[in-house]
Amino acid sequence: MTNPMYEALFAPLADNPRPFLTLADGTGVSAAAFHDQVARFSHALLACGLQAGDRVAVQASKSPQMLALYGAAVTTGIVFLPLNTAYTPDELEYFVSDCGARLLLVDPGRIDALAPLTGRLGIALESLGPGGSFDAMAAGQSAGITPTARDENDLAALLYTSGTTGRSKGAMLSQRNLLSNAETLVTLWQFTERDVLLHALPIFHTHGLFVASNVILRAGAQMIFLPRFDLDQVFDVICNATAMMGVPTFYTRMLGDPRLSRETVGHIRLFISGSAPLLAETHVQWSERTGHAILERYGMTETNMLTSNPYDGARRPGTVGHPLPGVSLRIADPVTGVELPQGETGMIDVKGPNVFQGYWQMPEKTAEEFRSDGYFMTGDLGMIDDQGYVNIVGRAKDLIISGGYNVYPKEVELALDEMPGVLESAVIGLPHPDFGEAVVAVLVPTDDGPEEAQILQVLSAKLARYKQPKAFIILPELPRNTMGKVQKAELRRTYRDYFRDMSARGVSSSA
Ligand code: MLC
Ligand code: AMP
Repeated sequence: MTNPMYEALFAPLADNPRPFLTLADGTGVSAAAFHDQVARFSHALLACGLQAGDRVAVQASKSPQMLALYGAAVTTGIVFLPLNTAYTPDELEYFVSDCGARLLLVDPGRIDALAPLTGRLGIALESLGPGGSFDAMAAGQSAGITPTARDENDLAALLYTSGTTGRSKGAMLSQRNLLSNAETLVTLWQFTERDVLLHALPIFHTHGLFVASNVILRAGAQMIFLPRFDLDQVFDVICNATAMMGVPTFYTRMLGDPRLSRETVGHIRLFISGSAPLLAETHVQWSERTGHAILERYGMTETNMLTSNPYDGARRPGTVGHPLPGVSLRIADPVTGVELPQGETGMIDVKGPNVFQGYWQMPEKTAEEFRSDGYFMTGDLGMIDDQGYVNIVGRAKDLIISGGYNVYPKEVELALDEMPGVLESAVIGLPHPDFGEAVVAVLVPTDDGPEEAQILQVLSAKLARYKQPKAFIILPELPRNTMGKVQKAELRRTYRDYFRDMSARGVSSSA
């Protein structure tokens, strides 16, 4: 028995002097040097007492070290749990305790702040990155490694997704889930060792970690590895890239910049967008300005990628293309699961080697989201058009996607409702020029209810910044239907132009 993910993604880097990563300051990391780091980190993880199947959680800045830690987890069979750097200590506590992490790795500057939490939970705490204690521990280790044997159904990663009830669920992803998807995407998008991907996404989510990094590793290609999406950096280095993957905000921000032209991106082979809907208008503007048709694809944490517009063939604006080879996708009646005739709108149900193993220690939740015939209900509403392209037309789940990050309104409403002076709240997503959708809280306060600034102050201790409302709307009462249910659709309709009107008035809506 071998370790399929290690063999396919990391083993080919060993002793290979070719370039692998180019960092923002222009320095490079060769494939061989990266593999050495993976091996040293693997020994360090084992030296910390972790074994295959244990969980290592990491909340750290994007860096080659963070990517090498992922490689080390794969190599040793330790389950990798990356966490959004925006999570507050409160949020972090839930994740690390729920998954029973043995070790938490953070940036060196955060050790003192988090030591009480890990001490209380009995979890080891080390720091990762330049000057980090974990790096120091790894420095003395061997650069040779025998990977831990793994079955393709063994878990490789645990990624938490928020839940409609407010409680986040850990999606269990096996080696097969991740590897099968990477292999499909490499072939479909024609990635080869000649590619250089401009990587400006975070690596704590599916898009930046599994779609981008796994595809590049599998193709034997290279990445320009930027710490975050920064327009100046992007335009500085794009001349050296052959492909870019991004959320729609990347594309709208680039369109707003005079540096974007046919010349600046003429040599790029492929632009890919996903994680949130790319407006057809953005697709069209991009084509007009650059001559490139963005390839839009669709996926989710639980399933990796599900559909893609074609590499060769029409990439149709406003659609997410065809199901990937090996993925069965049907449009079903949301309640019965019966497949609907072509052209009708229903729940997008999927099945395939990419679909996750279930939610960590939540068998009931897992059962609720699978049909009896094994299809997973995505919670997205879709329609397949007469040319076989999947169109996402809405969501059955109460979810906001802001700049590619998911925000579950329930989680924000719970935090608001427990505040003195807030009688009730409804959190909705409204169209936003930069983030696609933005979180807005509709509040019913008491007469002496809290000011906006006070609310934000309380929320910032509990919720990551991107989950905090970008605007507050105060109402005497929330609209309800005859059953007493808050009519969010009506609120979304009423305030649909809120941010457009705001920018027309010259008011900033970025925070
Ligand atoms: C940052 N902020 C956000 C935000 N990102 N608010 C709402 N939504 C977001 N996505 C906050 C900041 O904290 C800041 O608050 C203020 O908004 C403005 O920040 P900014 O400097 O303009 O933001 P920036 O750092 O440039 O980040 C924007 C972004 C980033 C779009 C580049 O959010 C990003 O990289 N998103 C990608 C998310 C992603 O990878 N999703 C994939 C999930 S996987 P303040 O208070 O400081 O002013 C998945 C499956 C699939 O969905 O199909 O791929
Ligand atoms: P996440 O849980 O962060 O993985 O988010 C997954 C969700 O993002 C999906 O269920 C969709 O609602 C949404 N999504 C991903 N890609 C697209 C896309 N191209 N168009 C529309 N929605 C998308």
